[in-house]
Amino acid sequence: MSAPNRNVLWGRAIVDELVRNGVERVVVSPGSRSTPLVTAVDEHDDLHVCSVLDERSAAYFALGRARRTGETTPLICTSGTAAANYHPAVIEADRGRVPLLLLTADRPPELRDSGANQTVDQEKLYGDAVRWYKDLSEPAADERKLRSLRTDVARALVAATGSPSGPVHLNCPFRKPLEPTPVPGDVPADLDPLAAIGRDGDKPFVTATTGVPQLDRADLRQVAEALSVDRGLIVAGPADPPGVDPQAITALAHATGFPIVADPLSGLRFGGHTRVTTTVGGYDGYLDPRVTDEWPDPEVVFRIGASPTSKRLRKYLARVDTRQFVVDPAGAWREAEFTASDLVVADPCRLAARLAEVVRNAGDADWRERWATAERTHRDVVADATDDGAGGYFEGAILADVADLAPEPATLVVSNSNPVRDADRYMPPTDAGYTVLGNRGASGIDGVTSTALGAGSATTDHLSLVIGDLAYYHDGNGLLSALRCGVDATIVMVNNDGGGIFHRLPIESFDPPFTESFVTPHGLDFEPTGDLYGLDYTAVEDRESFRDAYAESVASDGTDVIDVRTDSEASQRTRERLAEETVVELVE
Ligand SMILES: Cc1ncc(C[n+]2csc(CCOP(=O)(O)OP(=O)(O)O)c2C)c(N)n1
Ligand SMILES: [Mg+2]
Repeated sequence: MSAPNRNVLWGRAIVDELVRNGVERVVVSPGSRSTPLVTAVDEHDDLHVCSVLDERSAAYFALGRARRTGETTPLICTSGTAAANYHPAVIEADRGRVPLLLLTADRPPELRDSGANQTVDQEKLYGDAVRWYKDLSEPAADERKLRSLRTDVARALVAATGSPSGPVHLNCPFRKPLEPTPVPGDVPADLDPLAAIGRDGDKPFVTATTGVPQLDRADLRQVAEALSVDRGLIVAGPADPPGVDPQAITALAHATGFPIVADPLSGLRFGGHTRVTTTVGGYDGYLDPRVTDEWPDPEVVFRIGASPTSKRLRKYLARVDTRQFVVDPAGAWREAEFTASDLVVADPCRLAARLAEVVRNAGDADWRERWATAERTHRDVVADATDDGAGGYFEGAILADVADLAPEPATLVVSNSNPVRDADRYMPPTDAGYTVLGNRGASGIDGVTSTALGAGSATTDHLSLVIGDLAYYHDGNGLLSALRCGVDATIVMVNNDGGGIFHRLPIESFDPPFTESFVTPHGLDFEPTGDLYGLDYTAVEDRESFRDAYAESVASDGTDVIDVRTDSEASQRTRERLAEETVVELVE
C-alpha cells in the first residue's frame, strides 16, 4: 500500500483496522483537521458513511445506531468545539452503556495552549465518561508506531464493547498536509507490510476474544436456593445494548413461576414470550400503597437491567421487605433506593438460563393471578376512558395507539420524558415484534430525533418516534439526517406547547415562575420544518385523525411528522384520574 504521505498512511491504517474488526458504518462531520481520516473512510469500499453536519446530532445519531445494534459506531470530527459537541451523547452513551468510538482530530502537540486557531484542550475531554482514552502519537511511517496504532484500534473496540460497554475516545493529532498531497520520501517504499497494510487476508491485527462474567457452581446453587420460593418477581429495567435474550428470561420465569415486570425499554415488554409468561407492564398505573398493602410481599426479587423507568415500581420495590438481587455484568449498582441486599456480578441472561436449569418451582398461582388481575383492571379502566371518542383522548392514549397500529417488525423510539412514561403505563405487553428504545441513561431531551434516525439507519424495521414538542425543537438539526442518511420514519410529535411533564410536579402550584420558566410555552408553528427538511407534515387534533394519519404514514414512504395537538394539563389530570379509578377498583 503506497501512500502519498504519512497522514494518509496513518488514516488508512486506522480505518482499515476498523473494517477488519467488523465496523460497517461511520458517522462523519465536516472539518479540515480530520481530513486524513475522512479521506480514508471515503476511499474504503466496505464502509458506509453517514455525513451529519451538526456534531451534537451526529453523536446522537451514532448512539441510536449503536443502541439498536449493540455494535460500536465510530464518529469522526475536526478539532475544537466540534469535539465538545459530542459531549451530551457521550454522557448518554456512558450511562446507557452504548458503544461509541470518538475519533477527534487535533492540532499537533506544540500548538496546544499557543493561541493557535481552533485549538482547544482535547486531552481527556470527556473525563470519566469514556471507558478508555488515548492521545494517539503523531502520524509516522514507522513500523513500531504503526503496529502500536493498529493495536490501539483493536483495544479501543474491545473497551467499547467490554463490561460495561460505552464510549471510547481516541484523540488524533495531525500536521499538514492533511490532504493526499504527495510528499516525496515521507513514506519509505520498503515499509514493513505488516505495519503498513496489516495482516494477510481480512484478519484484524489483534484478534480479541471477550468472555462474560459468570458464577461458579456453588454460588449459582445459592442464588437458585434463594429463588426456590413461592412468590417472586423478575424485574427487568432498561436493557443494555444489544438487549436481552427473551428465551433465557422466559426459561427462568417458567422455572420459578415468577411474573416478569417488564420496563418498556427492557426488551421484554413485547414479544412471543408474553403469550407463555405472566408479563406485566401496567404497574405504573396500580402499584399504589393502598393496593399493595393488601398484597403479601414477594419473597425474592431478581433485578436485571438499569433502574426501572417507573417511580411507582421503584418505590414499591423499596417498600417490600424482601431479599433483592441486583444482577449486573459490570458489578455496577443500579438501584437508587438502596434496599437491594445482593449484588450478583454476572451476565443476566446467561445466569437466568443456568438458573432455569436448577430451580424447580411452579410458583404461587395466586400471586401470578394477583398481578394479572391488576393488569386487566388497569387496561379496562384505560380502555373505557379512551373509547368514548375525542373527549377521552389524552397524551397516554397516543402511545397506546402507536403500540396498537405500528406494523411488525417496528423499532419504536420514545422521548424523555412524558412519552417514555406514557409508554411505560399505556403500552400493554403483547406479542408484537417491537423493539422499544429510549435515552434513559441520562434522560436528556436533546438528541432524541437523531437517536431515533440513527436507530432507524441500522434496521429495515418500520421506525416510529414519539417525541414531545420541546424535544423536537431541541434537536431540530437532527431532522436533516432523515433525507441525508436515507431513513424513513413516522415522527409523532405530542405537541402541548411546552414541557407538559412539569404538571406532575408541585411547582405547578407556584405560578410565576411555573408557566414562563418551567412549561415554557413557545407558540412555535413547526409546519415549516416539513418544507425545510423534506418531510410530510400533518397536524391533527383528535383520536380518529391521529389514527388515520399514523396508518397512512406507516403505509407510505418517506418521513412524516404528525403534529398531535394536546392539552398537557388536561392529560395529566386524566392520568391521575385513571390511576385513581384503577386503585379504587382494585381495593374494593
Ligand atoms: C437537555 C435537557 N434539558 C432539560 C431537561 C429537563 N426536561 C425534562 S422533560 C422537559 C420538557 C420536555 O418537553 P416536551 O419534549 O415537550 O415533552 P412533554 O413534557 O411536554 O411531554 C425538560 C425541559 C432535560 N431532561 N434534558
Ligand atoms: Mg411538550
